[in-house]
Amino acid sequence: MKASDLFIKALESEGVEYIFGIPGEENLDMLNSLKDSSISLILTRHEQAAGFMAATYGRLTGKAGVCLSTLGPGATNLVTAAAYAQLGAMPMLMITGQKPIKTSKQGQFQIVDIVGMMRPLTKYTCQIASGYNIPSRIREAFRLAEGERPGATHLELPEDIACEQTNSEIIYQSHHRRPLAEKRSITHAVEMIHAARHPLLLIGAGANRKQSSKVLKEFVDRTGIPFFSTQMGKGVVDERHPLFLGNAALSANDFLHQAIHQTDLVINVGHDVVEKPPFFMQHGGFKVIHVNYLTASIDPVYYPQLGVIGDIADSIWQLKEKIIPQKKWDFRYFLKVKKAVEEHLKEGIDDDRFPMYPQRLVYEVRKVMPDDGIIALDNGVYKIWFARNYKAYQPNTVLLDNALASMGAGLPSAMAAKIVFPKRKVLAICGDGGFMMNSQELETAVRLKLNLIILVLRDNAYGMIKWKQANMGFDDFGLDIGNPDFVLYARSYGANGHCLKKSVDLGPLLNHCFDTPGVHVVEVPVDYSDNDRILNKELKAKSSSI
Ligand SMILES: Cc1ncc(C[n+]2csc(CCOP(=O)(O)OP(=O)(O)O)c2C)c(N)n1
Ligand SMILES: [Mg+2]
Repeated sequence: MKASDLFIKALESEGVEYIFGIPGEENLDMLNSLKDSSISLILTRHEQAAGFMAATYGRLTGKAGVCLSTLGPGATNLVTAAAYAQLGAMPMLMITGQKPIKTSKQGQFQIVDIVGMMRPLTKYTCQIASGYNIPSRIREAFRLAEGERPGATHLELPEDIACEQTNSEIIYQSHHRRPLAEKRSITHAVEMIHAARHPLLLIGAGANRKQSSKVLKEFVDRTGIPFFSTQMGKGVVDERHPLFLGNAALSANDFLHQAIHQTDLVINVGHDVVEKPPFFMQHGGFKVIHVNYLTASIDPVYYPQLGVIGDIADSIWQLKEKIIPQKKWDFRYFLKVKKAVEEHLKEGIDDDRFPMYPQRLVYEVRKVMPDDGIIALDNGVYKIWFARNYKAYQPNTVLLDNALASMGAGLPSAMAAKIVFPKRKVLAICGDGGFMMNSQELETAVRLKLNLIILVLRDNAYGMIKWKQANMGFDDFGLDIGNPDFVLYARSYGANGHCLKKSVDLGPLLNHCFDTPGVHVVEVPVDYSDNDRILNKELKAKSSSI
């Protein structure tokens, strides 16, 4: 068999449905083999966007998303997406081409050491030097990408290997179950939880990766232990739950951190140090039980005293069966914090000012999104408002990147979500900065006939950095940008363009867009003038008075 045919057959046997990317001449054998396969090629306008889409496919399905590029410049364009998948624990396989490795008459033209470049960004990176190795290399790339902790892998398929003949055979996935936590670690955790006075449950990204939502809700209902979430742990348990204390969108000085200061034990389910810290551990402070698939990476802000290591859902099930709610547990202060959080979340939701107030924006978006609707955020200051104020009702309905926190992923991640869940409503939320980093993918979205809305929050600035600049006491300098006319820009791609004129119109406009097939770009002018006052100053003052 031709090696590139075997390569595609091996991908099919891994259950690959899509390859996102841009081929170059070094991938043409593979492209030809792909033509007759069950795998759809999703051609993008930039390799970075293909990588973000593949990673998000992996995040949502647990199966490695696959992206493709040529050698040199195509492969270097995948670098940010590799880091995004690797830090964000999203299973992804990158396939890149290369010049012939046996004989070549091109000198060093376009040749970069891609395998070496990918090494710090992946769990596995390898050049395929013989058709014979294709099945094992592909199986290994998937095994590593998908196994805990998931991440990025990379295979380089050189042109002369792709077209050679091989009699190698596919290696199929082996059946295995995830290891379960050992009984004594459960007993130890139960003892610590029983001995605590103010235990608190934290739900992080790992709990969003596999099905642990039902058992975690049972855990909360049965034990009565209040919980909070990290940005990437949003929605595992419905955030309308009466014991939900809030989201750790900020690392300190929010209402939630008052509860964290009072706790003596955090039961941390699925959070790891790659996310921006939801709290900082201190010597002599509260203890932490790390419930995760793997032992904790240690950091000056994180050094848990106990690990309950194994499948998260099973560990939670075992714990909930053994924990007996204790009379001495005292959650009164936590519930006071909850009350203050809820009051604060109501502030600004009816503010009519225009350009639009972020709190009102979040409120209006929540109102139009169904329970299973997905919002996909780019990176900017609005991410804090959405993480903090937008309650997620179901797992993975708020897609944001709190690991690499790269700009530019909002639109591609929303497109991938729509491809995985064509029947669900999907809304991308981007700043005017982040949107323009991958806005060329509007063409891809239009070509794929995706029904998708993209909110572009226009403050004519890199607002997040302005907010930090103000917080650090610096003068306002160097962060203002100009913008295209977003309505005309959208229309030039064959998308629909809208510009919001009044805050009160946002809800009806979004409903109109959801009811009208196609890609919709909605420009929303935003008023960030209170961000510094509210997020940097008032929250600190108000929360410390609880
Ligand atoms: C690729 C990338 N470049 C730079 C940054 C640093 N950064 C974080 S947020 C931000 C500004 C975002 O601006 P915009 O998208 O307009 O959102 P806003 O905060 O204005 O709402 C910058 C420059 C980043 N996170 N990622
Ligand atoms: Mg901006």
